[in-house]
Amino acid sequence: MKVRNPFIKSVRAYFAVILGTAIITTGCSLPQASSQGSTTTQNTNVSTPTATKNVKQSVVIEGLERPWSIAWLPDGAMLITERPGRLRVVRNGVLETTAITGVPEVFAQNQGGLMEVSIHPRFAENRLVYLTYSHGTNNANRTRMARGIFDGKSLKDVRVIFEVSQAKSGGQHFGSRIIWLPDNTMLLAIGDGGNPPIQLDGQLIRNQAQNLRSHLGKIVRLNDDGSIPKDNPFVNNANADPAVWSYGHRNIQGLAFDAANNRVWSTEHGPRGGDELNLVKAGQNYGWPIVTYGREYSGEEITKERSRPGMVDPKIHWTPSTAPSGLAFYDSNRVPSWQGSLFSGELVDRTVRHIELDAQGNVTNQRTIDIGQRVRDVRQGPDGLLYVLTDEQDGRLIRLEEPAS
Ligand SMILES: [Ca+2]
Repeated sequence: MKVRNPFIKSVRAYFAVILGTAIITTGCSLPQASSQGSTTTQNTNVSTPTATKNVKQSVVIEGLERPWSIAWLPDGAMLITERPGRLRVVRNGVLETTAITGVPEVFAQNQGGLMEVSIHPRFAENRLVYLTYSHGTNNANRTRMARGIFDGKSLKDVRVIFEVSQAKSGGQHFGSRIIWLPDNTMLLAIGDGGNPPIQLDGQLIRNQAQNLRSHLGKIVRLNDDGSIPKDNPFVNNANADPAVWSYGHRNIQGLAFDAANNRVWSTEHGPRGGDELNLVKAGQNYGWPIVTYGREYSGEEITKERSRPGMVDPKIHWTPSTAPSGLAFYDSNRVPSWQGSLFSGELVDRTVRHIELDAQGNVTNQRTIDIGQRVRDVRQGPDGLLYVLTDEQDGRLIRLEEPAS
């Protein structure tokens, strides 16, 4: 149980108004606030989030081991990944006991394992299911994407269609979210490879986020067969990998598409502080590790710079860290008060954060829905309700319903 301290929150809010955000976000002068889960923002008019109590929560499924991602099939069945390496199916509200066969072998250690599941936009015709996972050993591993044809019980003709350019060591920062764009290309987020002291080519591996030749710390854009779209932003740059779509990311764990406004949203983990919500555009640099509101886990400064010309500032940052996970953009008519908002899972805060936006995509308000377990994924279901996966040994699928009027 977390004990919320209203005094700390009010002090932080006061300084946020008086002094601006940089003071607060570098403010380890308030170390006791690190467990408070409060928020500092780019937009100083956005206050500390309020807790929403009137959202009905129903447990749909229990007994999922470290579930990571959900995808719905056109017939209403749900596919759910479990990080140790199983793909499960839920039909008519029942979790089938036998896992889907044909899933590639995964490197399931620390943050790694079987992660995203996503279906092709034309699944009804081609039955293609996409999976991301970590592959390899503790000394040499990388994020891969495979796709296979789903026959209802197994994946057939499974092929690896993408893997990260360089192998890394350890079990951190695989990224792995997928979204589909209207042209049937996909975006795939890849983490920076891990924290110090992990190195690559004689320097900290996190510096790869600024190396356009590397997939680490990037969003890549791919065709549905893993080939490179001809209109990717760096295809004509001899010093860049043509798959790169955006860069300077630490570890994106939430990716969502707002179809009405053609906007890509992402959430990424900072280290100690500096978790970010970004409005992501092709070819842009999101700054890591040159600019950040986060610090080393030791408390040391990573950089004094929070912002730099040519690098895109986050729409909001969360310091102390909330550990954002799956991200949904809500565009159903079912719950009018949720329309046009983002919903972000939070591993550390054990909440779903309802993030309200204005027409320009600026954050205007934040509320939290307390889930009480680590939240790994949040999705809008075909019924227009929100579905949440909890990152527990006995993880749950929880449905969130319309606030009582
Ligand atoms: Ca950034």
